Amino acid sequence: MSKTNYQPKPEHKFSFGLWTLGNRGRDPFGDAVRRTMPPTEIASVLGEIGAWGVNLHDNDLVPIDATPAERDRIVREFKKACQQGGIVVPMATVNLFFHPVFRDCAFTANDPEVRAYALQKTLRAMDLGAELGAKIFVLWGGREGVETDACRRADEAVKRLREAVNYLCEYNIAQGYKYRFALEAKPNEPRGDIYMATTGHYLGFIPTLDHPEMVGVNPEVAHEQMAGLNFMHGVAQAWEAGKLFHIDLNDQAPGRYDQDLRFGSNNPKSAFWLVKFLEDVAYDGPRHFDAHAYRTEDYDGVKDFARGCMRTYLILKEKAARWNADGDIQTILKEISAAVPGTPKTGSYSAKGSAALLSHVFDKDAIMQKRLPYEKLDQLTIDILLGVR
Ligand code: GLT
Ligand code: MN
Ligand code: MN
Repeated sequence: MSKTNYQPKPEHKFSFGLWTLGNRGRDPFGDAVRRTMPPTEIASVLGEIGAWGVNLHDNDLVPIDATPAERDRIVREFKKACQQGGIVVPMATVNLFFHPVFRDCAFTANDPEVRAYALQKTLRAMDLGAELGAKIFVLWGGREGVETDACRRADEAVKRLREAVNYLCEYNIAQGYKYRFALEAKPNEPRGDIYMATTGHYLGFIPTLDHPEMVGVNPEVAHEQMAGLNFMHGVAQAWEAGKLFHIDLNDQAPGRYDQDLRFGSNNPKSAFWLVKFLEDVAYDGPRHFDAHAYRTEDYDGVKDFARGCMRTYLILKEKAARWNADGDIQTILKEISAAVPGTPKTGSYSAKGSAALLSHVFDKDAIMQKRLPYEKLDQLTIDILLGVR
């Protein structure tokens, strides 16, 4: 790829949520700075800037109290706009956080009527997504948490969440939708503490479900970084477990409020390791940007923001290929994991193997002679990232 050609193409699978381009710049202290951009217009802007897909919550498209006739008209018009823009809908989700009825959670609420309403709303959102062709259904439990643990036992919340996800899986089977559910973690905001705080929490929860094969994760850069974690490590663990069903790309400065910054804009080095990982393992799912433009921007600035997310991804992808092809880097990588002849084999247990291991004499001083030039390796990485190599 030449430096002048960071053009997004459909095969890159870049997608944006309606809520990302449509973000009006509200924050807890200030009102909207941008007009409402209708979903049909967002679909056409995405086509114009070379994106591949658009994702949506039920109410990003259909207002919460729309009549069935209004709903059908809106969906028809949106489908047409997507077709005209050459945009697909790979993922759908449900908004279980905005309406005040969810002030004390949705699936984990204490009030059984709220839990039932949350399920009904989700079934309808699944119907909507299926009608638009979505094959991934994200569940972000933004309200599933507490300010005070006096209100419910935390294990009760886990049980309620399990019950809800099991219900949704059965509905998925009954309707023949073939969705893969992707669970998205976040440590806090808007709740003081959210129950499923990290991707790792969800990876522990999924095997306890009735249909674990149908459920994976949707890790978000900012959410893991808010918890002070190494995002790529969580993604790698999800990938290795066969659970990386979707991914939310953005950026975040540690210790701040939930920023949802343009991908790679705050910490390009971590973004590099992430892109390198996704490309090295040939992840073939959507690259979804769950971010929004600065509050200072107008809608031309929103396009700059969206183009920037895709451009940075493609630049980092090119850098990753350069890193993999670098002779000095490859030599170091080979050296640091080279085996000394006679090292006991430990890949899997056998009685004979363990006897050999137990009787082996390790020369720790000799082992310590081996150089681990990680400073050099990291500087070579920095040289590539800063464009001098
Ligand atoms: C909301 C949140 C995101 C989630 C979206 C899906 S909505 O914008 O901040 O991280 O992915 O519900
Ligand atoms: Mn997200
Ligand atoms: Mn976020």
